[in-house]
Amino acid sequence: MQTIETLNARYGIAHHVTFKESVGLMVAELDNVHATASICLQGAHLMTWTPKGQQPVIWLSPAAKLAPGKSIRGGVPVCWPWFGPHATQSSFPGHGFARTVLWEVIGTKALKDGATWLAFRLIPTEATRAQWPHSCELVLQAAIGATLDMDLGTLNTGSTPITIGDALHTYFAVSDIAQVAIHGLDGTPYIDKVNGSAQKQQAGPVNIYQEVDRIYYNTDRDCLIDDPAWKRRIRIAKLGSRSTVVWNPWVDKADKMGDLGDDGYLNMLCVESCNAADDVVIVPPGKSHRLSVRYSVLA
Ligand code: TA6
Repeated sequence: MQTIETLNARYGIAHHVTFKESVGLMVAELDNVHATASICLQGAHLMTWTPKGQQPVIWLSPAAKLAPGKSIRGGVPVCWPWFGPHATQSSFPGHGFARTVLWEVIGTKALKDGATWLAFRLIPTEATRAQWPHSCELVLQAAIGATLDMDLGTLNTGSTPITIGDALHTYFAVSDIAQVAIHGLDGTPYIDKVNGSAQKQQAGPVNIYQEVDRIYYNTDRDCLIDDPAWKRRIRIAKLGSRSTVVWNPWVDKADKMGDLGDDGYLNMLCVESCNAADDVVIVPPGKSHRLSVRYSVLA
């Protein structure tokens, strides 16, 4: 098992990548010419990404509870091998188990452009095999710099096809949820989970002034979060994803969740690049499925 000492010896990069322990969890802390970031080995969970001289792009709840086996509120949770509730087993964890189990570091590298590449692999356990008895390998790669590239790769190492639901369930930091707009979903059909999973179609940009929980499906388009108060737009350019989820819990649900912080919902917005609902992916034996996203900030 990797330890802080062995991680720093083998994967640390002087002045750029350091591994630290935080409330029983191991965290990679990154500081390069372009940005700072942190990734928890539990869930290969990117918790923060802040390009130098900018507001944080990724939001981490001020009330996030870091504890072994508990999902972290904010950052980029990896949802896998299913999205949302398990299709048949209500006792299985929502959004799968990948985000609450330990992953191992399999690589770090200082890139020529000053960004930093890190790679993690999920470590299967008896508990995960009990919920997911299939042979496969899950690797997350991240290139962190002035942009953030994330790539979630599923390799089917078994002899039968596997069906995967997955997501990069990304929480973005916004100046004020009431002032932002999400572009790129105009005309796209969606499941409105706040209104009995009614089937609807998006008209124009998405504005948030109440609880929103929508699975836009059959869409591979980029999205853009326009945040006028912070004079920036965040581009979400995805590959290998047919669904986009837009979620903000608003005040009542946020209060019930208890880990969004006081009025935290006002400064966060989830735009998730997924394969959810009917967009799940069948991966044949020996083949791979990759969900890749580039997050960039435009002035
Ligand atoms: O992606 C939106 C969603 O499915 C919401 O329904 C809400 O449950 C959110 O994910 C957070 O889920 P979590 O399991 O992290 O509390």
